Amino acid sequence: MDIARTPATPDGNQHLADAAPEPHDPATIRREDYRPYPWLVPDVALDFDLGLEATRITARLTVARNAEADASDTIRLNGDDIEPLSIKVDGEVSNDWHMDGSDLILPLSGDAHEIEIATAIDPSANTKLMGLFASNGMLCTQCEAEGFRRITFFPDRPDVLSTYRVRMSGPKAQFPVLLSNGNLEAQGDGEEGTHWAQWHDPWPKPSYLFALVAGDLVANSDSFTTMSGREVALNIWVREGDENRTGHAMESLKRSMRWDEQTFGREYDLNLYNIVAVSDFNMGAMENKGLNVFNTKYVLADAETATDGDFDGVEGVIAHEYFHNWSGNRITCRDWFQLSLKEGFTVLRDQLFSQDMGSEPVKRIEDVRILRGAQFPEDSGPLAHPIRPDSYREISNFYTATVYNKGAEVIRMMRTMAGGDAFRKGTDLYFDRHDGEAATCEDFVTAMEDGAGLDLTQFRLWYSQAGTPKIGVRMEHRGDRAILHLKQDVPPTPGQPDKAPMPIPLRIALFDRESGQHDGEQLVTLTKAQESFSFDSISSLPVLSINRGFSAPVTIEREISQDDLVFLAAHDDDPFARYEALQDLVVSHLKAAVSGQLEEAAKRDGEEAITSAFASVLADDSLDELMRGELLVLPSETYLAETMLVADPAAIHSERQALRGAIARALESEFLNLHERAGAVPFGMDAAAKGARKVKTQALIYLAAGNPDVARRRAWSQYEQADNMTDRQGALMVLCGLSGIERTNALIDFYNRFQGNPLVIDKWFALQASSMHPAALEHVKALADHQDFTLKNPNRVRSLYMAMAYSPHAFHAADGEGYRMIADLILALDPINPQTASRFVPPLGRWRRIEPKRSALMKEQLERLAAAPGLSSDTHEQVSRSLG
Ligand code: 0A1
Ligand code: ZN
Repeated sequence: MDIARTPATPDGNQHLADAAPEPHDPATIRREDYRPYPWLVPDVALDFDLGLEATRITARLTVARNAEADASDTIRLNGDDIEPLSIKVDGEVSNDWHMDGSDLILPLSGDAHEIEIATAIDPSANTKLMGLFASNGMLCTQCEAEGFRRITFFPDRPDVLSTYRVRMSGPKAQFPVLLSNGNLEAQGDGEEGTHWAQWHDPWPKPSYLFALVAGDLVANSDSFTTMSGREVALNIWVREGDENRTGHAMESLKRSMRWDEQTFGREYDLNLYNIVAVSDFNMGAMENKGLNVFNTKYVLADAETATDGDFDGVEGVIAHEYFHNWSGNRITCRDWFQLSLKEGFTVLRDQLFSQDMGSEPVKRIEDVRILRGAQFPEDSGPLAHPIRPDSYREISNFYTATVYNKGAEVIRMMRTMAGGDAFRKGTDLYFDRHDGEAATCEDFVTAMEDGAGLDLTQFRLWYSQAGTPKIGVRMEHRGDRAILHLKQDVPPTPGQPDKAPMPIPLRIALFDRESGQHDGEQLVTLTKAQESFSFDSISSLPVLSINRGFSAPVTIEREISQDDLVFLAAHDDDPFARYEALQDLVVSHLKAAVSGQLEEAAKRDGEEAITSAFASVLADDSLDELMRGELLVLPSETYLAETMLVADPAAIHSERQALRGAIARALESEFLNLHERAGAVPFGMDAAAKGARKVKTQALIYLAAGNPDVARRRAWSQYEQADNMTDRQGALMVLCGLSGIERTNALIDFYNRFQGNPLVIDKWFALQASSMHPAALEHVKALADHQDFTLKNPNRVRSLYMAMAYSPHAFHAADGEGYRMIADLILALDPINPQTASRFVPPLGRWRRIEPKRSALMKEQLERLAAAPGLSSDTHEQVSRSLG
């Protein structure tokens, strides 16, 4: 593996790096310790003299005492890896300052002052990609959560709101485009081939929303007229040659702007909206005011190079960042403990948007799959935390599926309880009441109570308690009544041994066995540890459909027969519940099979019941293909492991594959027909054509498990004939899991065809790393030596190693090789990019839930990491929590 090391600290900063103790184990920061900042910083003027290797920054801050905070005779300005080159207070050079760790402390005696500080940085050496960094010859910033302090000294906390004026200058040929937040006020040419631009953002904002971009970029430009008739110029800035792949992003942006007006009454508030795509980025995208910065992965898409899933990803992330303009920017967070205030709400908003743009049930199923695959394991492991955490060491470790996705589910529950119209009243009140403020989750809940008319007293527990509630369900019939017995158990999580019962809103329907009908859906809300609900005029024991639409983020443990699950899989009119019945059927069968307690005959029975349910799905004319494709997806190995107290990944893998094989052999001609029928649908971006592509690859996946020879031939011809990336990638994925010359040929062809397109080469790495091939780990090792592999690009690192770490079959290799490789990666990546490195720790953190032999091997790697000298505080925090 090409272990690229962190470049040496630039000389100018060496002194600081030596003098300041590295924040290896910074003090834990607690929510209860929040205090308002003693100073207001109403205005900030930044002057950038830009260079890839040396950028000089002069910051001028106006500061005034904050009457709502305790008075202080000093001001603490955060810094990280910078030193002050000069400091002036009220125009006079000051030498009366000192450093406290990496923070700058200045004495201030009056009520209002102007502070001027000069700093210098080397963006090309910034491999952490936080603060100002160089990517592909351009300069770009990432300030959330604490990157601004790597540019200049500042109260780098979200409750300090300032208006920013930014002037930047630099060589015109190298950086023809100069962008920052807000509006362009002035620009001009300078001396010796330089030019400059001055930007002003009229909206007060916290430092994490500051952005600057300088580079050689071209724009796809368009415009949008807001509901009040204001024209907004829209630009998507990319490297030359990429502009023809920005059409989908632009359409998604305009749809998002219209949807937010119509659905939440939110109008855009500047005359300009800029989006810039960068190829080196730690996350998906960033909502900086008026200047979003995006990972290229969520901007560039055309049918040849992006799958339908990629298109959906672009639409969802464009919407997410746009929606942040209100839920995040106009109303921001008081402190980082409130992160879910902006993230949970914005995820819900982007989910609802995508539901409206495409298929509502399919989107819901996808979102629940993400929650179960990523958040449930978090909630049941050593890294469990409430959606509003109580403490952290590195906030970057809390950009989690819990804060984002569970946070969205929590607000979705409020919406379910209130109903759409009342929910809108609640959000209107929230936006109105807190516009321009740095707010708290509590503010949101109170606005919901006042606006939507809900009593959320007990509901607040969803913000403070971690862990996925388990709901025990039993249905009884007495006389002409049906009685639903519910109980809840919220499992203990780190630091929270005992939990109080939470309100669990469950949408239910009682199906009559004879007619296959129900009398209407109802909402029951379980608020106690145990509670029974009675339903009159029910002549026989009904079949219960529960948690319809996944109305609460819980696990349901219901006493239900296989027959009733088959019934629901065939009859449930709630598409999510129908999907769920099929999943439950498979999950309960596989759990029994994995436990080894299933007799051969019972196993055959189970397989037959599942096969006949799948046969109905394949034959059901009332289903659209997108939904059919969803219903055909087997529960993931990760989710299956999650349903077991202690999991044996090898047994789960082999039983799941065996079941898939059994279904495929029994329904081979149906899958072949499906593949043919779907293959005849011409390419298009409409739902029918997308659905056809989805089931086409699903059919191949089953065929590969039942009849690999047929699958190999079909996959190869799908690959060869593909006129779009969805078909091509689907076929290549299936081929990657099968040995044979077709695999080799397709991989060579794919690489040659897309060489020079990094996003597609990422797919090439990921497909091999996550494949079902028995030698997948060997392939990963070889790929780590490939000329196109680098630790410096987060997308590339993730394409190889995230794909492997989340492919149980490779990661859980019996000899522990997968664990060792991930630990090796963490050690190599940590000095380069600690934020990305620390994201590889959670898979190892699952050790307590894995069978003893593998568990010991996983723990061994965590201990090896814990003992490694010089680990970043990001990675250190995750490792110690994982072992704790
Ligand atoms: N607020 C962004 C996510 C984000 C967070 C941290 C980052 O730093 C590397 C970047 C982006 C969002 O929710 O889209
Ligand atoms: Zn977000």
